[in-house]
Amino acid sequence: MKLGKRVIMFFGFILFIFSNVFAQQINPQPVKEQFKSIDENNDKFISSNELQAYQAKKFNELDKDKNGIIDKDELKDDKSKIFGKADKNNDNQISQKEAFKQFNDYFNSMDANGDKKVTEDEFEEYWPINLRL
Ligand SMILES: [Ca+2]
Ligand SMILES: [Ca+2]
Ligand SMILES: [Ca+2]
Repeated sequence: MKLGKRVIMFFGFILFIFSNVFAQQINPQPVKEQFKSIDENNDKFISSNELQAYQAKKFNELDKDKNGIIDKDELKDDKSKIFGKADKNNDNQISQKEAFKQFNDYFNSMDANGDKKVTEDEFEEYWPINLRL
């Protein structure tokens, strides 16, 4: 009986370690931190403008040669794959227009009740599942 308990505890421990590692892989940056970094004026809502400002910042980071386009090589550095879905015309490049449109879609999808504000709850529900930041 004692051994049985130990085995269960052992496996419980292993499971605990694995679930932690797994959680970190899916979500390296806590969602709350992410929310705060996007909510620039700290009013606990993400506005469409704030999300686009975030998009522009990320776009600039990825666009190494500053030609206003994220090409296939630059896109590899997008670990979060946040721009991955933006390439609607499938030319392996993300234009600023495509990026803008994609984040507009993100915003509308997150804004569940359509009040043009994204709360932390709405954000938490959508962002980690769909965007693995
Ligand atoms: Ca805000
Ligand atoms: Ca570029
Ligand atoms: Ca494209």
